[in-house]
Amino acid sequence: MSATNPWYALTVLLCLTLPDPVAAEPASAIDVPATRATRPPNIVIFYADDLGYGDLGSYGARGLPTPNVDRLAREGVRFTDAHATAATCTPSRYSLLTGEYPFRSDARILPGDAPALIQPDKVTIADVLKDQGYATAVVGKWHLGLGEGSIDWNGLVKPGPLEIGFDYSFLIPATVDRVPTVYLEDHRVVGLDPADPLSVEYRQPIGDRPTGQSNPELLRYKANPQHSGSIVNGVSRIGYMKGGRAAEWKEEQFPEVFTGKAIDFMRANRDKPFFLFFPFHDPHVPRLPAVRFQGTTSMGPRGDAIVQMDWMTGKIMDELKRLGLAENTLVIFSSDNGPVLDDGYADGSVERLGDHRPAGPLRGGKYSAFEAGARVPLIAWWPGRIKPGVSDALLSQVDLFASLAALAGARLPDTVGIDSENQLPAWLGEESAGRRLLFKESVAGFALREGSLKYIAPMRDPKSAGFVADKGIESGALDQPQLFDLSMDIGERNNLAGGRPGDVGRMDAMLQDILERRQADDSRSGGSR
Ligand code: NG6
Ligand code: CA
Repeated sequence: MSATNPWYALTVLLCLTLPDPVAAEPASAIDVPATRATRPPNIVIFYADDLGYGDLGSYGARGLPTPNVDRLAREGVRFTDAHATAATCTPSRYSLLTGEYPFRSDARILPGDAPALIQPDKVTIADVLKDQGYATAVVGKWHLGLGEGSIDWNGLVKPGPLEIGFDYSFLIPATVDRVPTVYLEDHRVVGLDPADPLSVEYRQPIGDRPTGQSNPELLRYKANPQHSGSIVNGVSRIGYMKGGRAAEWKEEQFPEVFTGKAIDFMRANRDKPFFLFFPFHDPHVPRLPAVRFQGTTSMGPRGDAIVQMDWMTGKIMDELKRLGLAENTLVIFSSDNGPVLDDGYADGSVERLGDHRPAGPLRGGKYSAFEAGARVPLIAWWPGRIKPGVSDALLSQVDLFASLAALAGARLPDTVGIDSENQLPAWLGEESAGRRLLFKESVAGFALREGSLKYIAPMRDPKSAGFVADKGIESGALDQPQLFDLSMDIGERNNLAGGRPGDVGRMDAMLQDILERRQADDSRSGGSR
């Protein structure tokens, strides 16, 4: 949604006309970017997929060369206590873009043919920045649904990113392990032959492509039953795909293809502020790194995929510098959730892990309510503004919405980004506290941080998180409350809940407040809007 959207225009107008005793900025800041004294910075968000807290050299990894991201960490602020809002992909991305907790829209892992989760009437950070004069693009993995109802992949696929504030999009529509395995550029599948129309089905097989079930001998990696649908590029996927052969991607080309699109966008928009959201596929499954990265680590495809992700980061950073834009660009690097080794394919990542610890000192992994589920690497880099350092501030990605809006000079109506606090000073390393409370979701239910205290609410049906154990991950699901003091127990081994009923009751009440939105005012107290 953009300034031309009447609803957003109206809410912005209302926000600007209501008296606001704490307003520091002139109300006109929202709609006159051309007249501002200094140009707001470009914003680039690198968003890795399933990269763990311990998966970068700068976060303690050995034998996993990540020099480009480590350089960002060295020259920027490296955060030790930063979090996605969830331990899986779709919900974390939902929060990053909308400034709302995932449960408000029942956001959970979506199938590859799901309708758009973020409908055009929802205000996203892309809308806000676009209204501030930014050129906006998303290049990479989407996984937030597309279209309305059933999608015709041969026609215009919308609504999608273009209807929620992005000027340009070049996408992996869902995940690489889900059909359709084709690129979507703006509203269209790239390279589709009209004589070979594409259709997608998640309930039963369609078309004549071999599947993992019918032709396991064709597979590069053995897959679990859920991942044993259509085979594309030697790998079976979740779901079935008919036609569209000319449009199939080759994963080995991802690094060149995605960095190429991002670079084209930066070049075309070098003379105005731009926002580039760059969600990687790596190191999510299936891991099929380009030939040049194969064997660059001793850890098999997962390690090699992380090296590939680092190379892509470096390539985009090099171009940013070549264009002379580095001084005035805020770069954020993070991940959508914690690590997993076998997430459906036996690709050797378990056997070849060696002594690498993808979650560092944290317990759990992707999907989990323990810290490794959503505590992720997070780096903010901006040579013109950010002083190098390390910050222990408690940060949530849900705050990017209000923080980036503030950075761009936008004032937001109270009705948008309702869970997002303006924590810009903390994100820039200028303030050390960050959030007072931090809320997280996982397949094992809800958790809340208050300083170093961590509360995991009891789950009615802990068995529903049982599938996580098959992946070698502790979900953290229990029908009892759990309370940990991370200042002395970072590995969440010592459940204090039994001996501290007061803390449990208080934290549970605060969590219920968030769930029931009684917390709205308090949740904003950490920063001005
Ligand atoms: C799960 C898939 C998993 C992965 C995940 C999405 C199982 C059995 N299967 O349904 O392989 O695709 O969805 O990952 O867990 S995410 O990072 O995009 O959330
Ligand atoms: Ca993910």
